[in-house]
Amino acid sequence: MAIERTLSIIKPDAVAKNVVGQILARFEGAGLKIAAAKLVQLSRAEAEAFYGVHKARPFFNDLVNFMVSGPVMIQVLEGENAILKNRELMGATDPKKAEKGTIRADFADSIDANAVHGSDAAETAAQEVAFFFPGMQVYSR
Ligand code: RTP
Ligand code: MG
Repeated sequence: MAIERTLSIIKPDAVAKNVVGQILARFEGAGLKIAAAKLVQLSRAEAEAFYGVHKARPFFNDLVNFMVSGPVMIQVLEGENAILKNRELMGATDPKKAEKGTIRADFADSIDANAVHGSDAAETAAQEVAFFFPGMQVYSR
C-alpha cells in the first residue's frame, strides 16, 4: 500500500477548546506520523488563497472569517492511505452527520466550526502540503 502525505489543519475552534493534543493523538493512534507541524495565525489572504476553490460558494466569507478567528495547528500526516484515513478519522463535514467516535462528532460544534480540515485527494494533498510547507524536507524510509 502506498505511503501518502496529507495536509491536516486543527481549526480555531478546536485550538480554542485546548484539544490539539487529543486530536493529534487520534492521528498517531491510527498509525499516521506527524511529518511537519506549526501553530500559526493565518492572514486573510492566506485563508482566501487556501480555500480559493470555494470562492464562489455562499459560505466562503464565513469560512474565511472563521479560519482567521484564532490560531490554527497545521500538520502534514504521513502513512499508509493517509489521505483517506485522515478523512475517516475526521468524519462528515457537518458534525451532526459525523459518525460517533470521529473527530468532528466528538469535538466540533457546527458545520462552520468543525474542528479539522483534511485534504480530499492526492492532487489537493500535494498542493496543500506545498502551500503551507514549501520546500519541505522529504525523508525516504
Ligand atoms: P475541509 O475542506 O475543511 O476539510 O472540509 P470538507 O472537505 O469536509 O468540506 P468542504 O466541502 O471542502 O468545505 C470546506 C469547509 O467549508 C465549510 N462549509 N460550510 N455552510 C455550509 O454549507 C458549508 N459547507 C461547507 C465547512 O467548515 C467545511 O469544512
Ligand atoms: Mg474540503
